[in-house]
Amino acid sequence: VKNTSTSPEKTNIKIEDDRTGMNKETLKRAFLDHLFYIQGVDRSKASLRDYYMALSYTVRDRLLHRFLKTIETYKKEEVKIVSYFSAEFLMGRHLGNNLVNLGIYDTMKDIMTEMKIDFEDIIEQEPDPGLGNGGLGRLAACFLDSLASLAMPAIGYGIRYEFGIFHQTIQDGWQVEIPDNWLRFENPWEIARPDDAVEIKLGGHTEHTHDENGNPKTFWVADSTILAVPYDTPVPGYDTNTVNPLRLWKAEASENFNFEAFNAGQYDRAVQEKMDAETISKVLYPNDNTPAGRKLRLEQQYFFVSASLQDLIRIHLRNHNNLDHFADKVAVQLNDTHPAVAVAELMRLLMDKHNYQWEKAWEITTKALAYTNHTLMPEALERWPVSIFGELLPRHLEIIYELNHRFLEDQRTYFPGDDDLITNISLIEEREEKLIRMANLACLGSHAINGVAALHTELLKQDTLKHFAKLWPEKFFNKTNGVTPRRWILLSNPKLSALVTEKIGDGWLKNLDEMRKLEKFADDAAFRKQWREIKQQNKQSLADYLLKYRNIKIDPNTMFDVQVKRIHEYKRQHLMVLEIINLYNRIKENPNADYVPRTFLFGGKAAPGYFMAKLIIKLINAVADVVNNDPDVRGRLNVVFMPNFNVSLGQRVYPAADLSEQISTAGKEASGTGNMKFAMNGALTIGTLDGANIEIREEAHPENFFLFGLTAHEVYDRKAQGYSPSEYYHNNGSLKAVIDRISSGHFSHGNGELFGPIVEQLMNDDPYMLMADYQAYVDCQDAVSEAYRDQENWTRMSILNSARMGKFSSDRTIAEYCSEIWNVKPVDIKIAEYNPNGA
Ligand code: GPQ
Repeated sequence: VKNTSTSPEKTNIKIEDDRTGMNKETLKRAFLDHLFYIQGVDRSKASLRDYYMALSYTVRDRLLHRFLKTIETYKKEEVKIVSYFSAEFLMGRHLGNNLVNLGIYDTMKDIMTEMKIDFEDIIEQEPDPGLGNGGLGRLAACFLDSLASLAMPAIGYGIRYEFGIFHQTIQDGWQVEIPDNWLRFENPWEIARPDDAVEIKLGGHTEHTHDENGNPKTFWVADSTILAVPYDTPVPGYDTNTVNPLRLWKAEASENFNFEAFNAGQYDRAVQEKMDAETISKVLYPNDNTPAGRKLRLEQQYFFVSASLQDLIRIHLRNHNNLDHFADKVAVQLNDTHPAVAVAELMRLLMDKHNYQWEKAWEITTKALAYTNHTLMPEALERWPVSIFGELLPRHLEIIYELNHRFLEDQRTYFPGDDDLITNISLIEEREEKLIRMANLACLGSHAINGVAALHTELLKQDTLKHFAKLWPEKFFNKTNGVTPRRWILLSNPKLSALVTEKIGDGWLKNLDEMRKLEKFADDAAFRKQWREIKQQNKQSLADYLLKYRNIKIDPNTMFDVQVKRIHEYKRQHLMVLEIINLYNRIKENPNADYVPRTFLFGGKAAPGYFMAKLIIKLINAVADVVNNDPDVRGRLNVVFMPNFNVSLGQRVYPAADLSEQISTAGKEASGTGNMKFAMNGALTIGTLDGANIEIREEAHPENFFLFGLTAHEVYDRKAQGYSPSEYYHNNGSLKAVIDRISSGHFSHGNGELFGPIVEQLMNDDPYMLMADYQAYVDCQDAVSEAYRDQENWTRMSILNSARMGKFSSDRTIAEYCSEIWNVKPVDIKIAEYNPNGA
């Protein structure tokens, strides 16, 4: 792993070198020093965890002076800062990534090797910080990496969940969830900042009076107050001095918490209330693409939004007398609607705390905020019952009603008589139980609204948000997602990275478009051989890992056909299962034919309350059980469900894949980002025209992409015409045989009922159109097998895929947000000699 950034290696050793020095001797000394003085052990007693901690503190020291200097520079130069508000940050392990970004990965690895310590084992000690569900949370993490790598001033704001996404185990084929107690041991990557704690109010009622000038004034008389305590994780850029903060809030009981109860002798009640306060940041809701709809979730959202806005206001007021120019100094990005209550909270803070009048407060609010939408599925849009909302946030409910009143009045004058428009843009959905529409609130309160892939943005404009697009076409932007090549190529695939750098230099790490220089090697047989050997080694590594840590055996001499992502009906893991059963049927019918051996690998978590997703996991494991143990099949078809797919497993899986499955129903996947990670690492894609697949295919060129299935418009038309899935069953013998296999109980010890809900759904309404896409998918998979037989051409296509993924670097995505939405510019961070008396 190479990084060109060089820090001055000092020749004359000084005391401070142990905290900042980058040369091998210094790093080694620092490591041993931490082992002894922080962990309190010497080498004869040190455990792997002691080594991990000592190594992490050695790295952290080297982040800290950059971190402090970065923050000081932002303050001194009064630069405009991006603040990325997200309920999820799926950071993945810090140690390896921080070593890479600091440019000392290889040096550190050498030191460990010299000391006979297994570097991999140490990396494995770090719990994967799983403060997110899937794509949305991981996107936020890639964005932080790109922001720092582009030297952009930025802060990530979120929640320091005590329990992240659950640990998935499989028992008897079913998913079983285990709590993720990731903070059980000390976390060396965070720094508590109790001095910056802020108070958060909840509940109660409002009172209306007038101020000394006779202007109306509202007071929120809350019935409880809790404390938000920030923990900062330094986020270093690659080959820059920028280290930006990720600031996550922990809920605590406020200091004078229920002093009266203590005094009244009700110690137990006081302690109980303290514990209640802390539940707010206790656990991440494990829902992806579906709202949780629980009161505690709204508390979490308000908690981190209020804390973050108060923090930004405090920072602004250090340099300014008022908030008139707040929006010139901060751009707040709302990662989906989870932080959308920011619209009302910023209005409240400006009016009730800082004495702004409505119009000026609204101007500042809309200028500061921008909103990213991440889903097209209407049921996934957040809506809060007015009763729950008002009970928790009475003042915000008032503000929302007032906003809505003014907004609808305005629009009625522009579009008189257009009741359909008014009904659709209203912030309130009028039902027996009134609902607050958070997407509408976010649209109204933002100056920019964006989708995350070209098709997604088009469909938002034509469908999900069409009424807003009609009002304000100029507010809509597309920002196709991207992923960071540092974690997803350099760190995950060191062998491929070394080969690429050997051929084209290391400029690709900061400008992924340079990968195009690899195109010319696609026709070079010697290069293709090297490329193929690396893929083979990566497959072997994954096989070794699965055997060592999961007791799963796979054969690296088969094609690795992989689908890893959250389990969701729209993502259609079960379409892949139908294909597996089809191949199984073929082999059973004709055991002596020549098949291309494949290993089908699945990974992904199901929301614990999502029955169908959990049944799909059971189906995968049930089919695996039968197929893997059938002597007719063995060696040609292998099915594996890898438990607990997370960022670190992803880092092993993407580089090892031959085929990437991106098979969602067209029009349902907003973008996808796993699709990009696979293609960058040389997997070929089988996919539908959905999300960013479309752009990946465009870049890779159609002949290097396995396309199948209905388009988004065809899906829409079919449904409009009256879709009848059972017709496909009756008209397609192979599909019928596949479905019959399932319902006969062949994969469930004769129990025909077990998978009944899946079969019935496919036969009766099939909302995700598996039946309509089945034959196209089977045919396309046959084409994949044929293509795989020609390894030279397959390798050619693989190289061209990697070479042409430059567009999908999150550096490109972030550069677009910076110039078109945030208006922020890079800031050079100059590090002078380390000075313990002040940065
Ligand atoms: N996404 Cl709404 C999530 O991961 N969780 C969510 O709750 C919502 C969206 C994903 C989306 O499904 C993917 O298509 C995107 O690539 C990803 O967000 C990032 O934009």
